[in-house]
Amino acid sequence: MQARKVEFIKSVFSKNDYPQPLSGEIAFAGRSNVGKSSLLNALLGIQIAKVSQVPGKTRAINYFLIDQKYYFVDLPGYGYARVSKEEKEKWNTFLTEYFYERKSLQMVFLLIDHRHEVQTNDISMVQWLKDIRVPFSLILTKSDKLSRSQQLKMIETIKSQLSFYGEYLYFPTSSETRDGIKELNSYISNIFGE
Ligand SMILES: Nc1nc2c(ncn2[C@@H]2O[C@H](COP(=O)(O)OP(=O)(O)OP(=O)(O)O)[C@@H](O)[C@H]2O)c(=O)[nH]1
Ligand SMILES: [Mg+2]
Repeated sequence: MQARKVEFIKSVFSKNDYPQPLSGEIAFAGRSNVGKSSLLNALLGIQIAKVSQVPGKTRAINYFLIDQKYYFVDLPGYGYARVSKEEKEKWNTFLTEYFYERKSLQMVFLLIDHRHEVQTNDISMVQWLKDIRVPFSLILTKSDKLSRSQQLKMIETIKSQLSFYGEYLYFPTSSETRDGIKELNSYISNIFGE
């Protein structure tokens, strides 16, 4: 996908507030700080989603409009330790509602840090997306922090950890060096039927 025009549409804080569905919608999910906003920016070639050193920054569902046809949706990160249990539950409910109710959602990109083994809450997410039949693909982030041989080793580890849940596509990426960004953009074009 080669985005021509990108606009921030809105931050959604409640399920009654989603923008009108368009012809395509992809959401970026994953642990807090995994690199969702950075990846979205790298794919679009513009610094539009807020990136921060402080985890737990993206607290709303943020909608970005591409070429007046498609949405990229930056979701709040999960698994951030330093928030109250109550707050966590609020976010979980909010995310759950989005996945259940947003019929125009075509694909979830589930981001996992390429450097680490899959965490329990990532596995819960995989299990859950599978159960409710939302299509998803796995995006490995921050690949630049690994050597080529470490990358290959970790992708195998991650794949084998998740193989129990089914076969999925894996895209190693780096928002820093742009490795894998072109490949992911081609995949997005396919999803959007371009
Ligand atoms: N080296 C490297 N750093 C990255 C990459 N992607 C993101 N980062 C860094 O990781 C940190 C978190 O990135 P964000 O894009 O804000 O992560 P997020 O998943 O949107 O975080 P929340 O909104 O808090 O859930 C920032 O300091 C980024 O600069 C990458 O590909 N390589
Ligand atoms: Mg973010």
